Amino acid sequence: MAGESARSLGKGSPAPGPVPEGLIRLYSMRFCPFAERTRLVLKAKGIKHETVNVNLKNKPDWLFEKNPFGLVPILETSKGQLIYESPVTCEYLDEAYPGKKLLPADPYERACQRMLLERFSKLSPLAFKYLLAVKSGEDSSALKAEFIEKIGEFEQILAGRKTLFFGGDSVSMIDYMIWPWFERLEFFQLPEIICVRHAPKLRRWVEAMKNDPAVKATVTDSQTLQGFFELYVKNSPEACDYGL
Ligand SMILES: N[C@@H](CCC(=O)N[C@@H](CS)C(=O)NCC(=O)O)C(=O)O
Repeated sequence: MAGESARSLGKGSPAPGPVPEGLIRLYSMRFCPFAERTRLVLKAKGIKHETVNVNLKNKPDWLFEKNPFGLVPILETSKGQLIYESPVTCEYLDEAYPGKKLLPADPYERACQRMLLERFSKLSPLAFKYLLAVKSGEDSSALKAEFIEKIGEFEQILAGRKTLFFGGDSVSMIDYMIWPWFERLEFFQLPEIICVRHAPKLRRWVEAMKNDPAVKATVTDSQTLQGFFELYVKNSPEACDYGL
């Protein structure tokens, strides 16, 4: 049942039993960028965990007992505590577990990371809208222009900070929070927006992120994402298990 590459649990599946002592459980979906945030933090901090994949196109009833929104990611502790919403899961892991701290100790720096995340949250749905417009043959040029403009703000932020990463010279929480959408730029059919000419700092950041061990351990190639997405937009119950 548990495992990053296990088939997902769908409607009618029994709810997983209690989480064994010494482990934390992640309810995930292999292609979900939000769950990828949590997976990145689990890897970066080397936290012992198990993964239960959930079929989001054929949701088990018990999913809503774990998260009233019926979304992944969700964390469950061995005490039966439940934590959902990706930024909340990531901050929980950072606070509850020892090892490298991903959020800065300084309250202002922490606030800056959260503000940046809010800004990014307005940008990320645009990529999906753009992809859907491209796929359905609609005019997508306005969406693309809007995306490029918004991406420019992130280039400026990085240029202003004069650091390789968004939180300084080493990877921190904000980098992991926004990375899954950059990993998907090719899949979103927007790879050129981080070209050296338009966004040299972002490009350098992307290259640095690709070398991060947690990123390397969680990456999914564009072709696989493509295969998943084609099934997902058709509401296929097989989408979440694509490639297994
Ligand atoms: N705000 C949530 C969003 C999570 C989310 O949208 N997850 C998607 C998968 S990528 C999901 O569970 N979708 C199921 C649905 O929309 O019914 C978070 O940050 O955790």
